[in-house]
Amino acid sequence: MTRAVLSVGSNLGDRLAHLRAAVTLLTPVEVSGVYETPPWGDAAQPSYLNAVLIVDDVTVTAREWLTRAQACEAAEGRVRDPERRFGPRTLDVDVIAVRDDRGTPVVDDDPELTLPHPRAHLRAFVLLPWHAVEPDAELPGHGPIAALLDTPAVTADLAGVTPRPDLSLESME
Ligand code: A4P
Ligand code: MG
Repeated sequence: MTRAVLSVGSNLGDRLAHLRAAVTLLTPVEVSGVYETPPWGDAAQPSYLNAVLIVDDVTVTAREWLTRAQACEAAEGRVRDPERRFGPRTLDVDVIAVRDDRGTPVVDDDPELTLPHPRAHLRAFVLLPWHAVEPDAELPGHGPIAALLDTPAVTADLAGVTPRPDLSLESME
C-alpha cells in the first residue's frame, strides 16, 4: 500500500495545535489549507478546523494508516463518548481513501476500516480541502471529487466551509 488521503479535524482545545501534532506524527507529502467548518451530523458543538493530508509510504498498509491515525488521536487526548457518535473531539483522523503502489484503490466494507470512508462523498469539509491539493483526484466508487463538489448534499454545505489562510499547517520544520 502506499498513498492515502487522511482527513483531520478538531473542535476542542487548541484546535490548530492538534492538527499540527497530526502533521508532525504523520509526515504528509501534501498538506491542504486549514478550513473553519460548521459541525456536521451533530449541530450542538463548536465549529471545527479541518484539513486534508496526503501521506505516501510504500511500507505502510491501509490498516497501518488507521493505526497511525488512531495513535495521533490518542496522543492528542481524544476521549470517545459512546453516546455521541458525531460529538466534539480534540482530534479526529479519518482514512478517506488508499491506493496501492500500482494506483489501484483499496475497497473494503470491513467496519474496522471501511474504504473509501463511507461518508466522505457527502462531506464538503473533506472534499474542498482535498480538491485544493489534488484537483484531479477521484474518490473510488464515487468519481471525480470535482463532480462531487457539485452534488446537492455537498453544495448545501460549501458556503459554510471557510478558508483560514491565517492558520497554516505548512513550514512547521
Ligand atoms: N472506521 C471504519 N472505517 C474507518 C475509516 N475509513 N477511517 C472505524 C477511520 N475510522 C474508520 O471511529 C469509529 C470507528 O470507525 C473506529 O473504530 C474505526 O475502526 P472513531 O474515530 O472512533 O469515532 P468517530 O470519528 O466519532 O466516528 P465516525 O463515525 O468515524 O465519525 P466521523 O464520520 O469521523 O465524524 N463536522 C465537521 N465540520 N468536521 C469534522 O471533522 N467530524 C465528525 C466525526 C462529525 N462532524 C464533523 C467532523
Ligand atoms: Mg473518526
